[in-house]
Amino acid sequence: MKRLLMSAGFVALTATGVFAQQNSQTAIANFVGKDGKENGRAALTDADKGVLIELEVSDLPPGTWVAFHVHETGKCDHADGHKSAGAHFNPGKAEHGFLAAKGPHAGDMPNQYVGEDGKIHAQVFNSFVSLDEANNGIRGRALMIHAKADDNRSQPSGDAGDRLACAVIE
Ligand SMILES: [Cu+2]
Repeated sequence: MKRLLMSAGFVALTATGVFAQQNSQTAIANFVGKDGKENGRAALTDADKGVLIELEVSDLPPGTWVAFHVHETGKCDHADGHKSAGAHFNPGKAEHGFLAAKGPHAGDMPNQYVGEDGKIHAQVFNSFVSLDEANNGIRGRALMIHAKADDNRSQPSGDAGDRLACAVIE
């Protein structure tokens, strides 16, 4: 009898999971490093009030805080140091930075910590954007990880340094 109940519970959970997937928009993004090699991935899920971003990225500077942003152009060209991805996504024409008087950009997100193994594992919720809405959709744009921490104030991009990993959201 106990076994039967557990099976029923499992079926119910599975059904809920499938249902949830069918009712929310998702996207993926594969990170490309400075050398052009794939070095991570992200899964994005649209929600009522933002987008949940789950990421795993490797080959980053160990034991360092690094900036994490949405950039406006979905083009990751390692040959030009990922400059191809353009500036931060900023549909509201705000200033850069959580601590700036007229900030932040919609594409601003908190710094992430790289472990001693050179990897980031994180979940970030960005409440300024959506996946597919016309005014603030980020599908077709790019996620970016930098070499240094974002100081949350400097214009136009927080003095975050080189672009170490870039991923087109698709
Ligand atoms: Cu950036």
